[in-house]
Amino acid sequence: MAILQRAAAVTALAAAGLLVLSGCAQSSTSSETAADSSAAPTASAALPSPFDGDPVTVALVRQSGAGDFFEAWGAGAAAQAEFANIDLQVTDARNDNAKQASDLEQAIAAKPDAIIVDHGQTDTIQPLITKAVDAGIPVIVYDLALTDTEGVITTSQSDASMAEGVLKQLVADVGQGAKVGYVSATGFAPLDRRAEVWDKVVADNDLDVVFSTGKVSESTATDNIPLVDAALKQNPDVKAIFAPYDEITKGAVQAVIQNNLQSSVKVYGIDISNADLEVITADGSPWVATSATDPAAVGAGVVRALALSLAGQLDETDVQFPAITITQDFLAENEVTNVKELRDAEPSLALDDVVVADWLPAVSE
Ligand code: SR1
Repeated sequence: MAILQRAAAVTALAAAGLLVLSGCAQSSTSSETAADSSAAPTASAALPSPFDGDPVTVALVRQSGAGDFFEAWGAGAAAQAEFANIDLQVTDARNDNAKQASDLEQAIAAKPDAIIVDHGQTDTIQPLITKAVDAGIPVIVYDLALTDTEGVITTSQSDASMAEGVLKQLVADVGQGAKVGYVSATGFAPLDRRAEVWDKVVADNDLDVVFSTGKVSESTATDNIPLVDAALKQNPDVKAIFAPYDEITKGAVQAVIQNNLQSSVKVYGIDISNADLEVITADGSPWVATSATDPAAVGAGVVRALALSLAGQLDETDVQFPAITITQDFLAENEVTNVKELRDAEPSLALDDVVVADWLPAVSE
């Protein structure tokens, strides 16, 4: 729908003699992800160079994990790419670091017009980023910690403010000095950034951290259940758990419920999806607050940042996508049960004023 709308707008301008149409992908049919006509944007200007000719080839080298976040992010990136006449060539290593390195090697060898790297481990990916930059290929990364950002555009959600928002709620709910648990993993850029905020909030509020556990895997939600279950059996008097990645949050929630502790233990997460909203809004759910972006809007935003940069229109080298903190009460008051309704209740989630141009409005799924 988004693609058709751009075509219609551009055609109207061309008919008025205002611009010359080029043979671009935006004249193709709608992508399967562009299902919501209410979210369809219109461009008020023609695509600039290098998007006004043959499709611009971009390799998207992903290291995605389990869960809806990554799926929605990819759908948003694909929809925005199609809108901008980008031929997005996607690989996904799915927790296999060696495969992601090999995918990136192959992408560099193919000499695309640009490369996007989504997640990954610093030690395996940094040398290849340097190789791509040295080869003159524009590179943009999302949620990847680099030791050398020279020539690279970095992007992320505003992880620090996400953690601050939901932890402010935690402290307001359970008070200073409360017994709390932490469920996360190290070595993942967004989780490490959220951990820094957690450490500060714990220190500033004398929180008593009675357990720290957690892992990221191909089955993150399932694999965290026994870890949190064991921690809760040792510490049934804990008052709150911070689990800052929705797959981990869901595992923590399940462990709380199977220990019948949902009336005394509150869970605070990060991220949102239809599946997460089902869990949060279930009767008596312990998941009481989460900080989140719309992952589809973020995937689209990363593609826009790259496109603006290739067009010479991006001023910054680091782009952070703002998030909001969502409480169970807010969802109930606004009768929100899915992401579409959440977008309607919180239009800022569309990120339609972040890295946009007259020729490049935000496209959402
Ligand atoms: C393993 S890292 C998981 C996080 O990355 C994404 O950016 C999501 O916010 C998720 O929490």
